[in-house]
Amino acid sequence: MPRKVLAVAFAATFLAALCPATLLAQADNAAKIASAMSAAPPAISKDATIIDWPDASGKMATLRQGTNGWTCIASQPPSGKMVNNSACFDPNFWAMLGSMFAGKPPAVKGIGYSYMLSNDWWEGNTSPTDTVQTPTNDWHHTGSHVMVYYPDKAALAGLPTHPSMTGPYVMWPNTPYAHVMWPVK
Ligand SMILES: [Cu+2]
Repeated sequence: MPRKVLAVAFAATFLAALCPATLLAQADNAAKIASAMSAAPPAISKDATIIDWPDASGKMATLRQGTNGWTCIASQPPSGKMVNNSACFDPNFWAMLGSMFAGKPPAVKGIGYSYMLSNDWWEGNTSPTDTVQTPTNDWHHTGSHVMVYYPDKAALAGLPTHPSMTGPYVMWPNTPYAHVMWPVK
């Protein structure tokens, strides 16, 4: 084997033995950050805090601390009905989701906003616990959209409560987590 090839082979083996975990984690984090940032316009996501998916204990690690109050999360790995669910949330929307994950009613006072511009997912529309299609849960494809959460449910009056791709509609209408889904393309 020529010396140069040997040297390259040696270096590759050495590197693989030395750094795989760290390098893979760094590449993984970079990919997660890019995925998370793709959910919102760059002007927002560039200064957002980036968080990881919940670990086994439910804790969400911070991958990058932000400065503008927005929180973005990478898409989870694709699975059947979900291709991309990356999202960015302002503090009010994020607080509303925190209540939802905790199974509590939201205690949010202000209007909350969210971007899911890279979204590609199939979801039910009747409640957050809809993860499979049923005859009555308005199973539908959600693409690129923005979301608005109004603490005052009167703000939702008159909007469709079934999925609409031609304008805003209300997702999870009869739950405390009802919010406007607004397809953008
Ligand atoms: Cu959404």
